[in-house]
Amino acid sequence: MPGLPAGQTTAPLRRFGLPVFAAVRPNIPARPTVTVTGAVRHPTQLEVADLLSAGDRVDRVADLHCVTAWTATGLHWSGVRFAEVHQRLASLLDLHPAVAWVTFSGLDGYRSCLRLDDALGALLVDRLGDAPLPADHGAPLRLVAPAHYGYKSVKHLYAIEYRRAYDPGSAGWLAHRRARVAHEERSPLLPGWVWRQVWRRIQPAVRRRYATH
Ligand SMILES: Nc1nc2c(c(=O)[nH]1)N[C@H]1C(S)=C(S)[C@@H](COP(=O)(O)O)O[C@H]1N2
Ligand SMILES: [Mo]
Repeated sequence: MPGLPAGQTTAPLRRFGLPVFAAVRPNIPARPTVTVTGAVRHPTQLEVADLLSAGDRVDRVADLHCVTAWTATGLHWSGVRFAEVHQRLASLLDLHPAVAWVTFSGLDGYRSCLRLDDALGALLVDRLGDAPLPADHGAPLRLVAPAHYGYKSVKHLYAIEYRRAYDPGSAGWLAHRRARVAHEERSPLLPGWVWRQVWRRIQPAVRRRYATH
């Protein structure tokens, strides 16, 4: 097994998130949709099924690195590349040329913003471990951005907003704009190795409070 990134320890996958969102079990509509808005001339709404058919299906084994210093390893995700969906959407939407950020929103009200080029490395997934994505882990569709801390991998996706400017999202000032795991960009203001020590000290309590089963 390749080594874990700096400051992470392994933990089993559990439903996790800011308590105000992770405690919400959103109702999944029978025919879920994703709305696409923002700095575009023609906002649109697509059924998740149509969005998934916009790209080739890809399977990817990846680790999920939570900023609070735990990592769930070897997750088998299946979905489509956001880059392919974006390419299809770009002409349909008539994207403003200054778009540089994308906010993804979940049915639980959580939202997180990625730099467009970071989002282009992510997947939109509807399957985990050879089964439909479970409710706990983001049904019907979630973003998976393995190179970035978990708070960028928005579950229960129902809206995509193309933006010219960064949006702090639900995690507010605690969210790093890039959140690249390889650079230990956990949060702004302090270096990653300082945040790492803060999170590690309180991790057991955080897991108890934030993990919801
Ligand atoms: N919609 C939504 N997506 C979310 C969150 C959330 O609370 N709501 N939490 C994020 C955080 S902080 C992490 S670490 C991962 C956890 O994913 P899991 O619940 O599948 O373990 O989801 C991310 N995506
Ligand atoms: Mo997280």
